[in-house]
Amino acid sequence: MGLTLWRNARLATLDGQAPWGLIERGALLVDGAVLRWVGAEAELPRGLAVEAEHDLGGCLVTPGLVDCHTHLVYGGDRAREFELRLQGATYEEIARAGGGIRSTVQATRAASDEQLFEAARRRALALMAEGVTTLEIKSGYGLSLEHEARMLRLARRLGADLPLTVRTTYLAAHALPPEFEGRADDYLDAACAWLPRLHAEGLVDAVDAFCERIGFTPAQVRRVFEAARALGLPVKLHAEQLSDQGGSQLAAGFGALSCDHLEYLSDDGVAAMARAGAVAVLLPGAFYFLRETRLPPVEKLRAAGVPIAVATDHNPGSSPTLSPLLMLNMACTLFGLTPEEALRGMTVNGARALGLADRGRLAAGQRADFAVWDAEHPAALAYRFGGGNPCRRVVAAGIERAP
Ligand code: DI6
Ligand code: FE
Repeated sequence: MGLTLWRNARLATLDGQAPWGLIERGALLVDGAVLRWVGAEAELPRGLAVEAEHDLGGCLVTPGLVDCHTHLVYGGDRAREFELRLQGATYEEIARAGGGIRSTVQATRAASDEQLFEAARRRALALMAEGVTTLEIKSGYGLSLEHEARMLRLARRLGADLPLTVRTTYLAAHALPPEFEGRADDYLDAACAWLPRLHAEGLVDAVDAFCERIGFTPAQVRRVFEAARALGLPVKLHAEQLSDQGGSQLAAGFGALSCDHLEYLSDDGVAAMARAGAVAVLLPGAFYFLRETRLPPVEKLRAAGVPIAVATDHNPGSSPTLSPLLMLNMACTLFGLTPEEALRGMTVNGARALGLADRGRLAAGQRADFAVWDAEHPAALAYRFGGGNPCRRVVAAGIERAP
């Protein structure tokens, strides 16, 4: 296959130290699924056999977005629970009364494969329409071997069907299923025993858990992480979302790829994450939708040099959003990130939270995953909110996908 030239663009490469890695009148040279050359058009190497050429008319180009934390496969919705919360019930109260995650488990188990797949596919298409080229999907609404396997297989099928990279995360330690009521440790024995079987089927890229008063204790999460380590699988953790459980320190001890949420993260947690090189995945959609008031310690994360990612956390209970751009906006308005930090959070640092070094920047050797925007400056991506999608074209692994 010959080379494809994408020219006449303003490139936000996010590479190097310059603000946004900005290149005016830039060009990208794509060789199959990989970027061969990125730079100012005037410096384009001569004598190359360019087979196809696209004039981008001065549009902005960024790396394809990486949504590194979602729960995209599930049945039903939780609109009624939203009503209850608005009347004063808290997320924790609803969970303790058997609603919350458990109600989605019930709806997911009851749905057919095709129903689950179609619903997840529509959600993925909405994310892709705003520039997403890599998507993480967690299990955790099945909570039995059969249903966790089903969720992970459907996630894999989504990645095979759509021009999109899907990374799967095993989150059986999300909530206690009703058949294990009062027997959390027995449930974790089972969940740890399922993992090698699912891994042998090629269904698991990473392992996650919900470390919380309404989830699992650090001692329980440790057992899940040990099962992951025995298989050489990387871990990540829903940590310090509603209270400080010390989950981040535990996860850091296992060399976690990321700790996610982090509103209640302590100074010790920040230090442990910095030492371990774990990414802090901030989820402003869940913070907003649960009407939380405690902010993640962004300034301390920056000072410690912890890389910050931003994701949708798409799920029916705490973050039913399908707009990565809205999350960029909220990461700035609610958490105080700069627009550039927010975009790095949904590209290069999102990729890092998935253990992927081959994407998230526009640079030679990176995957040819990029998005073309109807925007003058990259700050515009975090600036707008709600509606009017500015994404014009998306290229994944060098191939432009149909609009
Ligand atoms: N934290 C979250 O934000 C999601 N899971 C978790 O552990 C929410 C899951 C849900 O409410 O369905
Ligand atoms: Fe989550």
